[in-house]
Parts: sequence; structure tokens; C-alpha cells
Amino acid sequence: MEFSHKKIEKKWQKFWEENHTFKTTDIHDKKAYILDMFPYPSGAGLHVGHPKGYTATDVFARMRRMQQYDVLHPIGWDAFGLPAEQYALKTGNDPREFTAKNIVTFRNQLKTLGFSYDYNKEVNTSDPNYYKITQWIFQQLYKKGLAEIREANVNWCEGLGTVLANEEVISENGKMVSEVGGFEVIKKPMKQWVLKITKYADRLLEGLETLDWPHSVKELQKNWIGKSTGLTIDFKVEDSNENISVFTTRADTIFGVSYIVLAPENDLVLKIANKNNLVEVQNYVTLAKTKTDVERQDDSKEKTGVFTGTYAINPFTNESVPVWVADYVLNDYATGAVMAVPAHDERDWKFATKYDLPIKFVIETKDESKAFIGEGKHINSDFLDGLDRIEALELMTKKAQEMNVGQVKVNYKLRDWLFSRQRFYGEPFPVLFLEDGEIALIDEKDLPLLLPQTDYIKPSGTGESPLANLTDWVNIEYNGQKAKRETNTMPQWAGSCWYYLAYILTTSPNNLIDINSKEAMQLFKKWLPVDLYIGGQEHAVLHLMYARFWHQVLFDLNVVPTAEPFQKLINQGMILADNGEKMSKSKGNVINPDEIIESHGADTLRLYEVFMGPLEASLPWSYKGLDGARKWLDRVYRMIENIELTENNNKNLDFVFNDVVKKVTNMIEDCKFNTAVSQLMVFVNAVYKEEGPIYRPYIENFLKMLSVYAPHLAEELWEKIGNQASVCLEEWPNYDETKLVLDTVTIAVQINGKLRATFEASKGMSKEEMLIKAKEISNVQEFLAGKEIIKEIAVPDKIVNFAVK
Ligand code: ANZ
Repeated sequence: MEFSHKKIEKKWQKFWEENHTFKTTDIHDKKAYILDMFPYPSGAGLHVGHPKGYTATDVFARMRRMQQYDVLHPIGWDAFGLPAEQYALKTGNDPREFTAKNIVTFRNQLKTLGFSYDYNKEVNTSDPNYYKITQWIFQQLYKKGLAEIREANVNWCEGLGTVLANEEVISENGKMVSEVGGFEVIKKPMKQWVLKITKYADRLLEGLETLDWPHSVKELQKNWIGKSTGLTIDFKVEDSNENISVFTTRADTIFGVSYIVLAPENDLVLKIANKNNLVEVQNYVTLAKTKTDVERQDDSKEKTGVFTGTYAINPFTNESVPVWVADYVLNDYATGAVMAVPAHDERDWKFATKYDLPIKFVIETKDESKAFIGEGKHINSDFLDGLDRIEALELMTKKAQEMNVGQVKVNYKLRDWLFSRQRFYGEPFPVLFLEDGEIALIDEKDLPLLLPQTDYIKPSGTGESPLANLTDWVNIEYNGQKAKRETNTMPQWAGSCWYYLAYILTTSPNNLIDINSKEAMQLFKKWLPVDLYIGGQEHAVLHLMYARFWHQVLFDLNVVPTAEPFQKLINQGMILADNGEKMSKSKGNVINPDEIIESHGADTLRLYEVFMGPLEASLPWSYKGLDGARKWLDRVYRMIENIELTENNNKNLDFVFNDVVKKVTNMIEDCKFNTAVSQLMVFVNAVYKEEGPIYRPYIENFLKMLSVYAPHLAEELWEKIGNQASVCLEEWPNYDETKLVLDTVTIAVQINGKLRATFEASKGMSKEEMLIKAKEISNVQEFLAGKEIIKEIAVPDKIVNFAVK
């Protein structure tokens, strides 16, 4: 018999909704905050990748609820975003309507999957009640000196009429283009808000140590922060008053410097370039603007550069070395200038061999046909000769400081966070630019500063956002002065920086209590940090870094009580198309979860997606696997349909039941959601093998465990065996350790191919022990007596073999 998933699923979804089954409770002393990375409600709706992570958190949340924890398991919408803006620009419609419609679709889709979200806690980053707090947090950042306006080189995209963040720019044939739409992107200086995340670089590094996060994500964050300790060393420019300050982590190689390189954007370039070289230098500088940083740093690409015609003096050798401009040096890292040591640096080697610049080895190596980057003794290095790297660096650091030509410097790869977007559909900045040049914050009581209603969302043409068109909104009076509003809006990252706090503050959808209140602090103390956070690897750096930064600032402001927001993090793998490719609209290989829910049911989809492999693995979709999941649920349904229950335990299932409960509990605890399912299967197989009636509590407890994976079916079967709903609020089963005596196996003992004895052994007994045990058996001893053993073989858990003569 198959069950009708359509009937069952609708029935229980209605039941849960009407009975507020998954309402966040505040009645226990233990809590679990289980969080999904919330979705951007795109027009395309949910794809099959979403339920993979969402089911994982749901399984965990459901177990915790049954283990008598207060559980916070919410969902919401990362609802500002570029697609809605582009839709508005194209159609003239309000992005808000478009977004609202998409949210309805998303919510309905999630509900058909039976997730145990508390929908009462729903948040929407584009709701004024929500962005009121986003704006408030921005004001705190400003007051703390962590937000300021700077002229910054930005990725300007004429096609989209906006500045893009680095991560929104990709490289196509060596040229920068926008990830969305593929429009050309160039570097252009513009006045922008930046958030000084670099002030928190060390805190962001140190905090990582305390987190239960994948090693790979921690490494990505560490590399992104890129803390590097070195020296800045001054090279005097010949016939000039200018100094070139280079940053180096290898000051010990200074005797091998053969030229200096400036980044094309370095202000010194045009100041020091020789008149005769100026045109060539200027052309090179213009060309560099079209390249991405990644492209410029790509070691597989040929290095390019031009000579400035100028020389600088090595403070340790007094030699003059040529000054070049090359785009492999980045201007916004350290000083934007490098002392090049081609003998010991791959990039410099390539550059020097291409442009025929001298190469001088200063560390001993046998092979001088290529750059040597290993360790060795210094040579050709005056007072450093004979020293190794560490000794030489120490000495150089001392000398450089004594001679007043160098200083210790710590650099970070981390850049301040460019926080302005030339877009309509984002949070307006709660600031005013006054006529006298001052910046004023909008009064806290006047927040939120609403995004104005308009049917005129058009590019401004000036590079400003479409908000610049709304002159009545932009130009206002403030305390008797003329003032202008900021026409930039905040990036989409802003809303997702604190949404996990917003859930805690939400009392009914989009109604939040004041983040800076006593009540809020109490709730934060109850719920923070997030105990389990699951989402895609694509957010390993930016979202997780930005959110940690805001959290740390809020911690410093005494708004939140914990130093870090997300204690445990797991990245779920992707669901790929059946041929292993990434699913994408353009390839036409996207699988729509709605269709699967229709054909196989939500329980099947949930079960399949978590059973297909470890949560972290990216695995191809398989209809065979999906059918398999459904077949097993049918098998469970039939089992209950045909079952006879008894209150008397004949003990046959004692071991398997307790073993399965223990393993399922531990496996879910460890987020090994797939192997826990295998254990449930083991139990069902064992029940099928039993003749006679089955001990009722075992079946009930099985259904409880099933309910975290296949909640609709579990509710239905729970009711079928005469219980009251909801199984989801029952207590999680316990196991009896005393019933878990070690599993034993029967071992056969053969002598010259003939079975002579058997014995019981605990599973996994070692070969040596098996041989000893076998020889202790009297029948075996008799057959061995007076014979020579030529060979003895033990196959664990199976057999012992003696060959005798
Ligand atoms: C001389 C040298 C000799 C270097 C040698 C390396 C090896 P991290 O660890 O990334 O900080 N560098 C400095 N500023 C740069 C910039 N703006 N763009 C590109 N490269 C830059 O690495 C620091 C090293 O990267 C510095 O040490 C410098 O090259 C280069 F055998 O100086 B080194």
C-alpha cells in the first residue's frame, strides 16, 4: 500500500498552523537557536538546493524541541536586492510589489515542505520597521567613528549605472565586467561611505579561535584578513625630495634588490616619472584601470610594466636602482610600492627576466636558473652573510630602525568596507549633508527614514542612484539650513548583518522591539549565540565577516551580550544536476521542488535530500535515489498498517531498538543526518523480521525519531496507532545502555578445510585473540595434538583456519 502524500501533508500542515505547534517557547532552561541563511526571495522561487540545508536545520531543531529545549527556528527574507531594482528599472513597477509577491511564493513553498519554522518570527529586511534598526546601527557605527565618507576608487559600471563591490565584478578575457549582465566595469574615484572594518581586523582574527566552524572557512577568513608583519623601508628618489616607501616581509633580502615597482595608481608615479617617459607611463596607468585585482595578481599571466626613467637609492647598498610601474603591485595594499628581489621572488623573477633587469642571489642555492624561495644562508649581503632568514630579519629590523630608514609595520589584506550603492532599492542612509559642509544624523525618533514612494525609478544619468531624481525628497530644510539627503543606499549585506538578532526581537511578523532596550538584552541573553548555523559556502567570507564585525561593534556598545554571533557553522554542499554539473537556468537542468512535492511528497524530498550523502558534500541529483526514499517511506507505512502492537516486551528488539536510538541521537547531534536515516532503516528491517506483535513503546519511539525527517507521515502514523497529535512535541526517546551489550558473532574453526568447532566472539575481536581462543577449544586441541601447524589464518568476525601436517 502506498500512502497519499497529498492528503496527509495538507492535513498536517493545516494542523500545525492552527495549533501553533512550532511557536517559540520560553519554558525550559535549555535553549537552541537553529538558523538557516535566509533566502533572497527571487522571482524564480525555491530551488532544490534550498531544502537540503533547511531540512538539516529542521531535523536538528525538531530533535532539540523533543529533547525539551526552547527552540528558536525562524525564517525571513533578505529582501532588498539588485534583481528587484533591475525589474523596477525595466518595467517601471515598484520593486516593493515585486518583492512582496515573491515572498508569498517563497513562504508557501516553504510551508509545503513542512519545516518547523515559527512564522510568527518572520523578518523582512526591506520592511521599514526592520530597516529602522539597520539605520540605527549605521548611526552607531558613525558615532563610533567607524563610518566615514571617503573618495574611494570604486568599480564603476556604466551599464548598470552603479558602483559594484569586488565580489560583483568578474573577469572576462582579462577585462572587468559586472557579474549581473556582463557590462563593462572600470575603476573610478567617487565619494563613498566606508565602514572601517579594518579597525576590527585583529578581533575578527582572534574571535575565530573560539568558534566551532569548518577549518576551511576559518582559513578563508584568516586569508581574507591577511595579517602580515614586515618592514616599510624608504628608498630616496634620485634628484628629487621624494621617498619611496616599500613594504616588505623579506627585508633580509635587501642586498638583492634590483629595481623598485610602483603600483600604477600610486600618486608618486606621475610625480617622479621622467619627462621622456611620461606618455608611455600615462598610457600604462590608463590601461591598468580596466583590470581586476585578481587578474593583476594572477601569476599565470605575463607581467607587464614600464620604466619611469627614474632611479632610487637602496639605503643599505647606496646603489641606484631603476623605478618601474607595474600592475602586479596593488596600490591599496601596504604602500603600493615594492622592492623587487628577482632572485628570491617568483613574480619579480618573471618580470626581471622579461625586461632584462639584474638578478642577484643573496641566499645560497645550488640552482641559480630560477628564483629560490626556500630557506638558506645569506650571501652577498654584507653584515647578514651567514645568517638564516629569521636571524637576518631580526638584525635588519634593528639596523633599519637605527638608521632611521625603516619601521615595523603590520598590514592587512582586509580593506575597509565600501558601503554605498548607487541604487534605489536599499536602506536610505539616515544622514543629512548640510549646506555648511557638516554631516548630521537624522534624529533617532525620526527613524526610519523611509524609502520614498515613486513611480519614477530611472537611472539618474549622473552616476547617482535613481533617488537623485526625486529632488523634493533629496533637498530639504534642516534647522533653518539647506540640506541634502544621501542618494546612495546601503548594500544588501547590511540587512543580513543583524537578521539573526532581528528574529529574537520580533514579536509578530515585522514587529520588533527596540534593539537597545533592557527587554532586548534579556532576550539576547537567552538566545545568543546562534547554536547551529547552516548555509552555503559562498557566504564563507563576506556575509560571515560583515555580520561578525557588526556583532562585535554591538558587543562593544553593550547591545549584545556575546562576543561572537554564530557558535557552530556548517556549509551545506550543493545539489548538482544528475550529470554532476551545477544547476542553472541557462543549462535548463534546474529541478523544481514543487514538482517533486507533487509527485513524491515533501517527506520524500526531505528524506532524500538529507539521505543522499553527508550534509557538506556536493552531490548529483538522482531520481533513483528519490524513488528509493519514497519506497522506504511506503515500507514504513505498510509496517504500521499491518502491525500488531503489544504492551508486553518479548525483548527480541531490545538490542536493536536501544542501539538505533543511541546512534540516531548521536548522529543527529553530530549533524550526520544521512547515517542517522540508515539507522532508522535498520530498525524497520528488524521489525519486519519479527513474527508476532511488536512492543508498542518501541514503535512509538521510532515514529518520534521518524518525525524529524518525515514529519507529515510520522504524525499520520502516530494518530493511526491511536495517539493524540502532535508527535513533534513528544519527548525524544532515551536508550538503555544496559541493553547494549556488545554484539557477538559465531566464529567457525576449520582444520585442513574441515569444520571442527565454533565459538562466540565479540565483534571486531583481533586476529591474535581469535587464534588464542580457537586453540583453547578442547576439540581443536585434540585435532592439533602432535601435528605441526603449517599455516594459521584468522578472518575477523568469521573464521579461523589451520593447515596442519
Ligand atoms: C621584497 C621581497 C623579497 C618580498 C622576497 C617577497 C619575497 P604579504 O605576505 O602578502 O604581506 N608586496 C608588498 N606590497 C605589495 C603590493 N602593494 N602589491 C603586490 N605585492 C606587494 O607579502 C608581502 C610581500 O609582497 C612583500 O615582500 C612584497 O615583496 C610584496 F624574496 O618584498 B616582498
